[in-house]
Amino acid sequence: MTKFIDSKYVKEMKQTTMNLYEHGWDERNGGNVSLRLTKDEVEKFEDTNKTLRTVQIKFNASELAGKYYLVTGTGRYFKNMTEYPERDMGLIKINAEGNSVDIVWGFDDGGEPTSEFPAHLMSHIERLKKDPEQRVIMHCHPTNLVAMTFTLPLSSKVLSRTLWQMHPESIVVFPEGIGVIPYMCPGTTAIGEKTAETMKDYHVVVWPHHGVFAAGDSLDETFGLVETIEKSALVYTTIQAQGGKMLQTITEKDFRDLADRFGLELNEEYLKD
Ligand code: 2HA
Ligand code: ZN
Repeated sequence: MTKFIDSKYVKEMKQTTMNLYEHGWDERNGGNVSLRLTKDEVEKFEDTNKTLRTVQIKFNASELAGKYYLVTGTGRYFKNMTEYPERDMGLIKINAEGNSVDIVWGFDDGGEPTSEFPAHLMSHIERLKKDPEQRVIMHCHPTNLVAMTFTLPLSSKVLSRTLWQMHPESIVVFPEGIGVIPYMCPGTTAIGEKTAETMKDYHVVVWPHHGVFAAGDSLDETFGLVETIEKSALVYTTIQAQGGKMLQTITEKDFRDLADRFGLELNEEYLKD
């Protein structure tokens, strides 16, 4: 039997959090990630089968009772995750009553899950209803996308279409578009509820002037989704730096060609002017 620290799950979390840090999307203690593991996956390790501590959570997660999540810690810096994974992340199990979690690995200096854990769990619940393979919720602060929430209307349609028009990959990676909620205080149950409600229709929810919440089946896929959005946002920023005037763009016909080629189910409403 191997130790959890040597698992591919910890390895992938270290790689992902370092990638997020190196892209400049998770300064200081910014950002948080949770990855769902199955009971079978957890029980394979010699050091994940007993409860180390139990901590309360500020949200009733009984719908997720018995589920395991590898999650980053509150106040922890992504730049340090690789060196101190056992301190800065933890593997938790949601208890039957839903208002507490058992820590079965990690958080070894007394740490606890991210302050955005209610928003993560609520988002996991909504995405799991759509997709039984749902595994990851990722929160980060992609710079160019955050900047766009100051200069463009806070409309899911306007933001989605603008990003689609910046690169043909965008509509392929997020054909449903992305959702936008109003500005709200982070770390609250209220922003979690609004995010989860918006996650019913989108894998990505933009928090204006702050960042994104993204959902997916794997860390790579979820990171890739944010990466694609931020690439388009960077192209948008660069166009503004070149004077902002576009002489040509990707057209509705081009989007339809992409949909045919890649078998996409487009958000038709966002395609029309
Ligand atoms: O975890 O980014 O929104 C720190 C944050 C909160
Ligand atoms: Zn944040």
